[in-house]
Amino acid sequence: MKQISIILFFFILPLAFADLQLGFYASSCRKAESIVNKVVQKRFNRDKSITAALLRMHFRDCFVRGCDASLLIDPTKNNTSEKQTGANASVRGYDLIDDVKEAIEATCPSTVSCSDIIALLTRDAVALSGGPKYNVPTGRRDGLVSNSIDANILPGPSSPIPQLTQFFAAKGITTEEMVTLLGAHTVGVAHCGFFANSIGDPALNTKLVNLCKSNTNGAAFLDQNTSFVVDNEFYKQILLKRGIMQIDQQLALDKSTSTFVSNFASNGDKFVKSFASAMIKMGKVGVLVGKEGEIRKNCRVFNKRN
Ligand code: HEM
Ligand SMILES: *[C@@H]1O[C@H](CO)[C@@H](O)[C@H](O)[C@H]1NC(C)=O
Ligand SMILES: *[C@@H]1O[C@H](CO)[C@@H](O)[C@H](O)[C@H]1NC(C)=O
Ligand SMILES: *[C@@H]1O[C@H](CO)[C@@H](O)[C@H](O)[C@H]1NC(C)=O
Ligand SMILES: CC(=O)N[C@H]1CO[C@H](CO)[C@@H](O)[C@@H]1O
Repeated sequence: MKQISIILFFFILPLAFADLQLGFYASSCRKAESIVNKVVQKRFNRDKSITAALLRMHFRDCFVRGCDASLLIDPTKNNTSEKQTGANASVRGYDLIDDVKEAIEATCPSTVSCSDIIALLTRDAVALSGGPKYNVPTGRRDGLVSNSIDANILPGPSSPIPQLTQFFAAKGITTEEMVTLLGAHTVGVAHCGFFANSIGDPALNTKLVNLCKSNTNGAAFLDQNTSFVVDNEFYKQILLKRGIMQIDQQLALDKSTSTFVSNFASNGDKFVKSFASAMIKMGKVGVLVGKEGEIRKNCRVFNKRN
């Protein structure tokens, strides 16, 4: 048994993730990570909601074509792109990516990928919001394809848990890791169209019904208590029947996920540790490495081909 795990560690794991590594830019762009950190810190000081924006962007990028920044591509005159699909309108933070990319290009042109920038920014924002500090392996390359229909594969806020589990399993994410990643709903908001039909907590239900009656574009915090903190409060809230989207509430109710929910609700430390490793794992889904893809100069457009 011990031997098997030694073989796994020294042989199979390094092969599987051969080209993502900690400090990939240590010699090619020594300042990359500190530039990211400086820019996000500045933004966070005036807008604490940026953490939610980045978490969602990172998720929606990774689970469509892999973490390849295909989500960042703008539509062109004759073509659509991934960011136009589904709940697209509410993914935000593209301007922050532009700011970081511009600062990094000024120091080390054509070296740092947009997909790494998303992963690093998200990591730093999570730490600024009270969440774990973790190391992100880098070396991702940017994708050459971005299609609006691709994002249709993403589950919706009312997808049943078995369907969610299957979706994540297909990307190598376990049920426990899925419950951990959905803990990202500890920050940020959802808009009226995505609320559950009826929320278990009657007072909250009334509040949200009234909100959406007066403003169909209204939004409410996913975690109704510590709405800007990356902590385990989301799990406590869904145990109190205060999940505002159906998928969130179902996590606490479905037999296959409820045990993980109660464990995370009662052990904040366990959540924080699991969240860090689940985010690192999510950031490796379907990455392009080595000579695949490209390093975009502008995160919104593919480089010119000749
Ligand atoms: C497949 C499972 C998931 C579904 C169906 C889902 C669905 C949604 C929906 C419908 C919203 C509301 C969007 C809006 O009204 O603007 C939302 C928000 C959000 N999601 Fe998820 N989500 C999922 C998984 C994840 C994961 C894995 C993460 C991150 C690791 C994540 C992070 C977020 C964040 C932070 C927000 C708030 C965004 C903001 O405030 O701008 N979600 N999600
Ligand atoms: C859009 O135009 C470009 C450049 O003319 C072309 O290469 C591409 O194939 C076109 N895409 C579609 C979907 O028509
Ligand atoms: C446009 O269309 C092609 C398919 O013809 C696709 O592969 C490409 O990535 C699309 N997106 C953009 C923004 O050009
Ligand atoms: C909100 O969170 C705080 C701090 O975690 C906790 O002490 C309090 O009981 C929570 N309140 C509600 C209404 O859930
Ligand atoms: C659901 C949604 O917000 N869809 C939007 C996606 O993006 C296109 C183009 O910007 C909009 O027209 C859609 O309304």
